[in-house]
Amino acid sequence: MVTAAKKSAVSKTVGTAAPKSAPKSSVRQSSVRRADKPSAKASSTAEFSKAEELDAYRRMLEIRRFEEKAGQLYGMGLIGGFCHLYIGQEAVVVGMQSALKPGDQVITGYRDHGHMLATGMDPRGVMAELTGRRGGYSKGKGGSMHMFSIEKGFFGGHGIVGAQVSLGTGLAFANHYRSNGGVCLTYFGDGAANQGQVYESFNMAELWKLPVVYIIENNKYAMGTAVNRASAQTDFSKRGASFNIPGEQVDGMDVRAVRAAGERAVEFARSGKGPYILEMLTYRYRGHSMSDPAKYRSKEEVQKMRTEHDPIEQVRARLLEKKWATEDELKAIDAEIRDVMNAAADFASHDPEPDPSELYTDVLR
Ligand SMILES: Cc1ncc(C[n+]2csc(CCOP(=O)(O)OP(=O)(O)O)c2C)c(N)n1
Ligand SMILES: [Mg+2]
Repeated sequence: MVTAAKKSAVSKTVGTAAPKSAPKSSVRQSSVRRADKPSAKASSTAEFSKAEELDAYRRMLEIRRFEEKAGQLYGMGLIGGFCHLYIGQEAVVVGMQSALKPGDQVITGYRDHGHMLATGMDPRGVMAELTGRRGGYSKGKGGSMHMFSIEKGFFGGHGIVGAQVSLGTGLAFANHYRSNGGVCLTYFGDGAANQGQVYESFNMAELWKLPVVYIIENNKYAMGTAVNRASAQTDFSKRGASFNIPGEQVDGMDVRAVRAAGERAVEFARSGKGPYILEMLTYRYRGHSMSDPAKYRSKEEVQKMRTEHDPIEQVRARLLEKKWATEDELKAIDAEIRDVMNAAADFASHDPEPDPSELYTDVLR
């Protein structure tokens, strides 16, 4: 909980990631202008109304409680294979999703449960897929990294680091080709940002002015490797500079900053100006996957992020401070969400496994 003593730290985080000015000398004049304009606005964090704050609180808490439950089921041996939790990064997907319209698309890597819930996918179907049950989004045959929902515009869930970047660029190409006005949000990590296909994608996206927003979720680590040990350029907002793609750094722990940047970027892409890069400065609280004890960082480092920058606690503190909600009302929302996630876990634990005949269906031959 954010106490009064911590309030100053919380409010400071609003400006923590004040975007740097646009890349200068290495970028052509036209790009500097393009990159300058949105970046200049980036320092302002859009204020949320009471309804928006409450909605953000609820959506982020849904993801947190879902992930905590998934972690428990994994510990009980009900989830097999890999399971990468999104705890700590909730503001990124909740803020970005609020900038989208129906018909837009979302694609990401394997740390994908938060993205699915943010698009409106049913927690029961996601949880049941994690436990390999019939009621799961891929009939229990895909697991954590293989879920999709055409209806909600969610295109996976990809285990090959960086693969979703070229796929997301392809989705944007389809939007462009069909002139349907859609934008594709393509999420990837700081580690994935060093993959070669990312830059082939950047080139094509800018060349053809594709409606894609590249969201680099810089959570400071790629498995056990800290970002500065793996990346020559750790300011990922500059990674599009040689392709003339504008970029900005965003405080990914502040849902308001995320939404404001998301609206700018989505509008830019939708209006035919081409791709846009948003580097989200964020943090994952858990290890890389459930099997990672995260010994490469100190407990103090994690604790500091949790107490001073937690995305949910920031909203909660503002709601209480502005007297837009009481402790009891917020507790009631939490209890309601816990009930939904308990029911999802119950369903995912009791739903039957797929029939053996399903082994031969949905397989490309
Ligand atoms: C092509 C490829 N190389 C390596 C791996 C193994 N691997 C899985 S996750 C990961 C780290 C990626 O880190 P990042 O992009 O920062 O995403 P995060 O896990 O932090 O969300 C690696 C190297 C893989 N799955 N695919
Ligand atoms: Mg990472």
